[in-house]
Amino acid sequence: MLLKGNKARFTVCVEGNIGSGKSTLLNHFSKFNDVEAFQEPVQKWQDVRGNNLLALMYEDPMRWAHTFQAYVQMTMVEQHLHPCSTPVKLLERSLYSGRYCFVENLYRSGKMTNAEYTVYCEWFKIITQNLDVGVDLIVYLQTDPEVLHTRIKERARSEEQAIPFQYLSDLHTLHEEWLMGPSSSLPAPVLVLDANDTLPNMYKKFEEHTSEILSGKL
Ligand code: TTP
Repeated sequence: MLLKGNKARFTVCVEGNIGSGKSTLLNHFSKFNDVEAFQEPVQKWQDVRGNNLLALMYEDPMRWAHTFQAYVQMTMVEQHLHPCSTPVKLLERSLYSGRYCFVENLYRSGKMTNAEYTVYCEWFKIITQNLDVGVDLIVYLQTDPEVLHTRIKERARSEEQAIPFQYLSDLHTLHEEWLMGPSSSLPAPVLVLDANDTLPNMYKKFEEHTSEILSGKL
């Protein structure tokens, strides 16, 4: 099943901080005939043979962050390599935000040791240098951390209820550094959408940018 490579002509990944609306964008475009959408496998992270790694990571990051991120990385490789039968492959997140946003944040905040960070990064390097995990476009749902904090409280995913504002703010800074700065670590061009808006307005933006999102063309 795996490692057969990606037959899609155009691979898009949707990025943005926690609660920025990535699933909403995926749900919208998954209705198109020429698009296959791959939702992020959060449920897998919540049940690894009965272990909720997402909850463990939030409860005790010093102990579990590396294990969790290693598993996230594995499931992301599965998404990247999963065969796609349509011309457009739409991915929720990618290997790259795990590395450049979440793991970078955990390391900088002292929740991953230097040894753990190094092992993770070595795996990341081997994967990106040897497997077909390229992307053609990144859609960045840029959202203020204040807005995200409110949305996360409202959606009430149990593991996330204790996320402090500072954590969202730090992750925001890393998304901005990675996607908006002069980054050598960007795997593809970036289309930025302001995602602070209401749901109806977000749907309008998706309509307006359909051609760019599905082909990279203006
Ligand atoms: P997100 O990948 O941001 O997904 P989401 O459900 O918030 O997306 P949206 O609301 O935009 O549709 O995060 C899912 C959870 O997993 C969240 O609690 C953050 C966590 N996570 C990590 O801790 N490390 C990671 O590398 C990734 C990808 C997610």
